[in-house]
Amino acid sequence: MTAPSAVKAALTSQAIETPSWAYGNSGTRFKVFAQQGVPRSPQEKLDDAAQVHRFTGVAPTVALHIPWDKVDDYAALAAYAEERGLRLGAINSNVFQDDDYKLGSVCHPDAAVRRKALGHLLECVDIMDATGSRDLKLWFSDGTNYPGQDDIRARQDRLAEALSAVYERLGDDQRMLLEYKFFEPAFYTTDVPDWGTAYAHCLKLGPKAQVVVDTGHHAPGTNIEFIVALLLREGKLGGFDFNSRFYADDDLMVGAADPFQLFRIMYEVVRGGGLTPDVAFMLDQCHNIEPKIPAIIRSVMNVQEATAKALLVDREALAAAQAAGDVLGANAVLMDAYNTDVRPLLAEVRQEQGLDPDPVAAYGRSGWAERIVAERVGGRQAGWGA
Ligand code: PSV
Ligand code: MN
Ligand code: MN
Repeated sequence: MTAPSAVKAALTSQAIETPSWAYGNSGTRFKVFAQQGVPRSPQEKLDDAAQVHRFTGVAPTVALHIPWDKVDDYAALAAYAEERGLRLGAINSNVFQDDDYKLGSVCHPDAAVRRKALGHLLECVDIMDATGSRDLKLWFSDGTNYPGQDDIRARQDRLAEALSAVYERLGDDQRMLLEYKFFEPAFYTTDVPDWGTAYAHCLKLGPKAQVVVDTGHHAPGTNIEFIVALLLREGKLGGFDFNSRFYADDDLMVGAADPFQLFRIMYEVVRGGGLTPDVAFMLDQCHNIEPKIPAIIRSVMNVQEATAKALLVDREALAAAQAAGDVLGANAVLMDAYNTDVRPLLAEVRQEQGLDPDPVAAYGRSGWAERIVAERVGGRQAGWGA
């Protein structure tokens, strides 16, 4: 079993990136329930993110979504983050909200629309140069709603062409993370629907192209940990967008719907040597009815708890049981780790870092929630529908 000190060291070195859009107002396509005190600018989102990092100690980076977080001077925004003990993380592109993208972006049948979309992706790399971000996260809403609407194969060719132009533009220390989603907003075909499609494109592109697994983007019953194991084995797991869902919408807090699944995923990460900065552990969530900052703190803690349990798996005992064909014994080793209450361990880890053992309670006592309600009037929507 991993020594307790090694488990603690692994837990404090895991960094969890929070998304700027989780701090703003958001909703479903039916209604946005505005909350008081939400950020009115990218800077105020960073102010809130700094609170999450202050109480958890493991959330030092913030992902941006362009143009939701559009500013004139990205280097200045990076400096603003740094003054608050943060760094800017992945740059998320957005080629899904303009009217021009009704039939797609980089897969659109019209070359002019494809050029516009590619222009945005390249602009995102310029932004990465200014912010010092390593990762460009690409999610395409491209797809079709009706059989025959467009040529499935030609759309793959257009996608490959755009991806390759972006790949060529990346600096030596930059990566592109290609995200897949099995459906939505397109209802018939989606141009990057699954890990296999993302993997095939990334493999052709080269080592700077990696797959990102958004935990909410799979059909019910999909074995996500298998995908994680396979991508890690192939050196193609770039990171995660963590969240959870019960049905279709993927905006719930990670670990809320299925903490056991999150544990199984994190076990494969640990087993595959993926608990390193090469794998980006990002949240991609929106908090529609619950208070946002405590929900983000809770989400960070949920990832930590799953990671802690994964680190506690007695790998030697597991290997012995597996080699002996002891089905029940092997399963019991895994379940023992999952059923361990790791909250006291994490409380200890936090105390050793000079943090409050209970981040949610400490945030509640800090007065930040009351302060932002008093100071911020007219907070903004996260982006969807904005
Ligand atoms: C799409 O559903 C997605 O998961 C992509 O990562 C987007 O950039 C993000 O959500 C926006 O909420
Ligand atoms: Mn995502
Ligand atoms: Mn999503």
